[in-house]
Formats: sequence, C-alpha cells, structure tokens
Amino acid sequence: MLGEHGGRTGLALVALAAYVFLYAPIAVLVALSFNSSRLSASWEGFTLAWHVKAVNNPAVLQSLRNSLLVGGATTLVATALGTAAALALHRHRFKRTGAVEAALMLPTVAPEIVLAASLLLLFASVGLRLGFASVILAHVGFTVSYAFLVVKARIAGFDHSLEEAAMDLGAGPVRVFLLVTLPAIFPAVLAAALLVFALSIDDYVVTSFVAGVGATTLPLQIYSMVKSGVSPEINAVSTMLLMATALLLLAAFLLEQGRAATRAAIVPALAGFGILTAPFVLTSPPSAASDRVLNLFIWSNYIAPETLAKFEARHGVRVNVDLYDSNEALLAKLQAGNAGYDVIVPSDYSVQVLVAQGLLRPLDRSALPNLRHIDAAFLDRPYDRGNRFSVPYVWCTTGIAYHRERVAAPVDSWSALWDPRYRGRVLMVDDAREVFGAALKRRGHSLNATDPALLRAVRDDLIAQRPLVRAYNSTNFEDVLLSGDVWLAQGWNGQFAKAMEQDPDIVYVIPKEGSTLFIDNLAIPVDARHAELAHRFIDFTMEPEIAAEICQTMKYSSPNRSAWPLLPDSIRRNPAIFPPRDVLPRLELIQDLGEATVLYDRLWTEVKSR
Ligand code: N2P
Repeated sequence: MLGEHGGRTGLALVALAAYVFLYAPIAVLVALSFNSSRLSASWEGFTLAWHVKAVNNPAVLQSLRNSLLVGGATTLVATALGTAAALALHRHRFKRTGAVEAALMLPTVAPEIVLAASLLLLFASVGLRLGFASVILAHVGFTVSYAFLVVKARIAGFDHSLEEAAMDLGAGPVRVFLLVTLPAIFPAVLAAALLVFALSIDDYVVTSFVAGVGATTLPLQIYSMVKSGVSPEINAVSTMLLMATALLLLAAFLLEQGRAATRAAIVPALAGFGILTAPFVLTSPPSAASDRVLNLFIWSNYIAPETLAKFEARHGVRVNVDLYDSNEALLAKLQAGNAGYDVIVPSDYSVQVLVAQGLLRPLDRSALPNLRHIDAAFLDRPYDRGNRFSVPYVWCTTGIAYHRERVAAPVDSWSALWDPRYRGRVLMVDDAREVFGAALKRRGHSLNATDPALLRAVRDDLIAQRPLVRAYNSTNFEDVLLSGDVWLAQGWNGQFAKAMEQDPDIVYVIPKEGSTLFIDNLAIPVDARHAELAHRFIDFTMEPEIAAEICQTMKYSSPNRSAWPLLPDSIRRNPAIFPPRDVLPRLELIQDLGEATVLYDRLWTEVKSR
C-alpha cells in the first residue's frame, strides 16, 4: 500500500501532468516565436526578429490601437455598470434579489457563439452599422457580469454604518460615495476593471460577429494573418498578447486578495499595459494615415501587399483588407447586412445569388475604361449577363496536387483521394460545393447535380473517405502539402503553382473526370460607402501591368488579354497556371442550385460531423 508520502507524490505527478497538458501548446507557441527558423519544426537559434517584425507591421499596430480603444471604452462602461449593480443589490435586499443576480450572471455561462449571434441579430434589427460602437456595446454586454461578480464578492463585508455616519454628519450622497464608499471598495473596482480589460482585449468570437469593417481588433488580425499561412510573426504577436493578458489577470487577482497584496499588483499591471503600449513608443508613427479608405473583402492569397500599396500611393488612400475562404462565408457576411465593404470578390455563382437578393450595386461602365482589356471569353456569362454588376478578376481551377516521390503511381483521377494507401495523408478543401463536386465527378456526374438520392450516395462516399482525410482546409492547403503532412491535396491552382516553385517534387493535375472552373469577379455591395473609389480600384486591377502583376504574384490565371504578353514564359507556359486547351472542355462552372443548397449544407454537416 502507498504510504501518505507516496500518495502525495502520486497526486503531485497527476497535477503536474495536468499542467503540462494545459500549458504545453502555449509553451511551444512562445518558444517558436523566438525561433530564427521560419519552419516551425526545427530550432535554429534564438531571435527577437519576429517580435520586431510584428510590431512594425502597420496592420498589427492598427489592430492593437483598435483593441486598446475598444478595451478602454468597455472597461469604463462595464466597470461603472457592474459596480453600480453590485452596490445596488448589496444595499437593497428584496424578495427576488437572487433571481436578479442569477440573471446578471447568465452571460458568463451562456455559450459565446449564441451571445455573438444574438448580438448580431439585435444590431441588425435596430439598424446599427457594424463598427466600433457595435463592438464596444457587445463587449460591455459580456463583461459587465464579470465586473459585477468581482465587486460583489469584495463588498460582501462592507459596513454601511460608515456611510450612515457620514450622512449624519451632513454629507450629501455624492460626497458619501466619493469619500466613503468608493475608497472602501476601490481595490475591487480596480480588479474588476483589469479583468474586463483583459477579457475585451482577448475576445475573438463575439468580436468576429459584430466588428464589421474598420474595427479589426488584434485577435481578429491574428486570425486573418493565419489565413495567409502560419508564420513566426503570428507566434510573436500571440506571445505578446498572451503575456499582457496574463500580467493583467495576475494584477486583478492580487487586488482581489485585499490590502496587503494591493501594492504588489502595481508591477504586473504596469508590465501588462507596458507590453500593449510599447509598440507605439518603439516604432515610428505611421505616415499620416489617410481618412479616405477603401474597404476590400477578398479571398486569402488573392492580392499582394505591393499591388495594394500602388493603389494607395496613386490615390492617397488607405486600403483596409479583410479575408475570407469560401463563397458561403462571403454570402453570410453580406446577407447579415451592414458589413461596410466597398469591393468584394464573389465567384461566378455567388454573383448570381447576390444579384438576386439585391445586394450588388450596378456598375458605372463609364468609370471602367480598362474593361476593354478583358478577354471576351470571360464576359457576358449567364451568372451576370452584360456584366451589369461584376467584372472578372481572376480565373482558376480546382485540382489535386501531390508529392511525386511519396505517391506511388501518377495521379489522374479523383479516386486517388480515396486510395486506402494514403490513409491520413489526404487534404480536402473546406468547402461543401468543392468536396461534393469532386465526389460527384468521381462518379461521372455533373458537380451541379441535385438528385437527392445521388447526393446521399455521394455523402456516403465522403464519409467513407474520412479516415483518409487529414484536414479540410481552404486557406493554406499548399503549406500543409509542402510541409509533408499530407501527400495529396485538393485545392486551387494558384497556391499550388507557388508550392511547385518551392518544391519541384510537387505535381498539379486536373483529374480526367473533370473539375471546377471559377471565374472570380470584382463587385460593389449595394451599401458601399465609397462607390467612386471602388470603381477606381476595379479599373486599376484591369490595367494590363497591374493585372500581369496580380497573375505573377498570386499565380492565378488572368482573364486580361492585354496582360498576357507582359507575362514571362515561365508563367504563360505553366500548365498549372494556364491549363492546356484540351483541359478546358472538362471544366464546369458551379451553379447556384437554389433550394438544393439546403440539402448540400445538411449533407456536408453530416460528413464533417462524423
Ligand atoms: C483563393 C482561392 C480562390 C479560389 N485563396 C476559389 N474561387
């Protein structure tokens, strides 16, 4: 039998294991943020370069500024409200105090996603434009309960007779509050404020629903950076955010411990705020940011920063970029309303959906003289006859890329993605229409099939494929392939063409059964606030030199005929970028399937939830 000592040691070991489990991922992230290698796998020495790079990134600085503004305003309002509520309920006990308190606590236990969705609905129904105001209101909404809880715990033992004595001596209620009540509960109020601030600075879920455009906070910025590939710079920003939050929470904890620990809280509080504000002190101020802004909502990996910089310089404006990775995400954002974007990039079938719902603004052709450079083959398509609402930006194909050396036989069919030899080594894009499209083509059908029995059979194929699938990823699938984590990946040609430059062992094929052709277009939402600038941007992307630059940097095919002669042979003759003529007849555009979309959504959920 274990003695008391042995029991304790065992307990300590279990506790240690639990802590390792909790903190190991964080430790890895923090360690890698100091790793001089870009590739996370190998340690190549200590560096602060990623931290320096991160704080010099204008988008990071801007989002940090936004986070501080939101956090500051939220802290003031939520702490004041929470304190007032705690005092009121402490002073006036009535029959239903318990119920009132429980109602105040509900937001701390309600699922965050539900809170986020209901706030978005509320804002949409009162017509509140998504931006700083909506984010601050939402943050106040979910932090006020915490402020209440912290202050309430501390004032449980607060002695009202002090207030009464002051009143007896002739002090008015305001004086009593400022000179008697507040000093007595101040550490608790401060602790509440620090907690609220830390919660606000950290929040992702609620903010992602209600931020709209221009109010991108640091967590949203980090997520958006992840979409363009994981880099040590992201680890660095995350590490800074993590340290600041931990220090602020430590300060809040010390303040709650009572008098003796109050002074000890000063150091972590100052250090926490120091980390958050240091980037502004250490870096040179941004060149007078223009107040003319173009809000662009675009696919990840679809435009290079240098191209945007050219537009900014030419027009003396700032381009605010948000990224997405599926048409469905774009549609959801626009359908919720008030998104605030000036230019969006819907694929063919999504143009049709948006037009039908009255969500696009008719284009002013006189402001688009460069439209003459677009090849006629890409104009006047069924999804937007006469191009009244959209102009082609880029076209692309879906296919399979694989490691020649790891995959035994040459791949020419979608069936390769079901080959049991590649168990755990397959990646599919995270996109219902594309995944069903591949499975339908594999069975020899159109990727626009709507027959319920057929779709259910295809769903079963996809469920059978699950053990082979390492990940569903529409963002940086080419990185996952490059890293060797997967050997075969479904994905879009441009990003694979980039991967092939880095690793000549990677091959891109369009399966013999056929595949998707996308024409991705530029369009202006009906509620865009900078429609004139939006037209200028669209026209800018159709200038032959700019269109060629977009094709060269992003490796997606250009519909711009005048740009073709400007492209080097390595691009023009690259079959992964411009597919050979004999492939074209095998490609099919995705169509809007109306009612059947619901069925696709349901079956897709069934595949993913297995
Ligand atoms: C960009 C890929 C877009 C292809 N990441 C689908 N339209």
